[in-house]
Amino acid sequence: HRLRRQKENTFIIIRDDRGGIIQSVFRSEKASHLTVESSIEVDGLLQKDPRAPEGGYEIKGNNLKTFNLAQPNYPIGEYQSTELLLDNRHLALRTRRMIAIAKVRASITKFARQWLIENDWMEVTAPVIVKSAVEGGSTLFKLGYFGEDVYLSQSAQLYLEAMIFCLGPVWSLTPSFRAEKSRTVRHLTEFLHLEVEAPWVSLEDILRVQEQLVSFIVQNVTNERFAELNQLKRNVTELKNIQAPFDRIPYEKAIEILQTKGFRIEENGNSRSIKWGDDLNVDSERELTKHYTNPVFVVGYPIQLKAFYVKEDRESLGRGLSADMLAPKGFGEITSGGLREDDIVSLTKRLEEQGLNPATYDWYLDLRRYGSVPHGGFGMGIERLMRWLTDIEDIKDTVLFPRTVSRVVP
Ligand code: NSS
Repeated sequence: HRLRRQKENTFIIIRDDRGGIIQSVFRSEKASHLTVESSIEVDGLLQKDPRAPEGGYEIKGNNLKTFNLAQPNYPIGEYQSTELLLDNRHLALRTRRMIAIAKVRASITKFARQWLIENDWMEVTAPVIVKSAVEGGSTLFKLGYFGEDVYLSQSAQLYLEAMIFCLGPVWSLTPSFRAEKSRTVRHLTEFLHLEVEAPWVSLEDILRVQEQLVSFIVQNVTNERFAELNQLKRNVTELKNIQAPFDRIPYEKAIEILQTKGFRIEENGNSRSIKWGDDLNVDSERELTKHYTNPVFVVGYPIQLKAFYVKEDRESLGRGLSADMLAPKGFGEITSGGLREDDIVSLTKRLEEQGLNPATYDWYLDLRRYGSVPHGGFGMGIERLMRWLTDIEDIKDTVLFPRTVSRVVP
């Protein structure tokens, strides 16, 4: 990991293949050939030494065997530009920061799975090669497929909906793809998507699943990855206090709050006051959540802001039975979900209104032709959750090999 040479002794900071670090000390002549990132095997005497940088132990080295003598031009030094680290992510993974990030990420998916399995949700997987959009045509990646146009899946939702009628509550953890042309700190073109779907649920049931799942993940990750979160300078005390239930803010209340704060929308070079029907952007989400420590739900968005599958509230027309969970302190949306339109006439009308061809969705419409039931679910972006839990602004640093509009290598 590092080498510190003195006249008599050389300190070799060894990184093991699980990311642990220990210092060893050798007579300098035995280590004179060594370079940083060489792979070695050492034997020696493990000694307690309070001066040792990690863990209070040091290896008094005896023999050293070199497996691969690294070339001396290792591109990553102590201080590097973000771009260089991204270009060399295959090597930058070995930095202490990236190791901590990888461990937090592994714990997040582990505890998400654990909660779902313990609560009797069934794991499934859906195809990634698909024929239709779930979240709007503008972010579809097109693939050539034996002379036919197909797309990379934006969401497993439609397939999960097909499964719940015979498998009950299901979930999947698979990559989703969005051809996001904008460079932002919260958009990837490939992200890990946890999706959950269940029959016979109300919107409130779906919100409860989300807040319990997220609280469980946060509590357990905070425990298991206390050291890593501290290393990443995350305020862990703040996370320890995260607990369901989360506040529910009706959409119109959110607009009202923003209006009172004098929140404005920039539109075609003009600025105007925010009003009913406007979507919530990054800035408005930040404004709404800045005084919260828990995440909050914004509930009941105007239906025209939402995808074709969102069920309209029959008791309050124009409002969708859907909700987004916003992480506190401006981290913004981490989940989105709600009830699905289960009436074939309304669903077909919604497809047409959004310029989508109902014929492409024929198999999906079958789910309404043959024994539909009230149902719903949600999707959570693992990297969005990671940003908040690690307090890392740029989403590219929450995944080991990020994919964005300008990056597919390494
Ligand atoms: O587009 S979503 O808001 N909703 C869906 O895809 C639903 N079909 C999910 C469902 O109900 N099964 O995306 C869901 C979440 C969203 O809240 C973010 O957390 C994450 O997926 N998401 C992203 N993360 C990173 N990068 C991008 N581009 C991205 N888009 C969505």
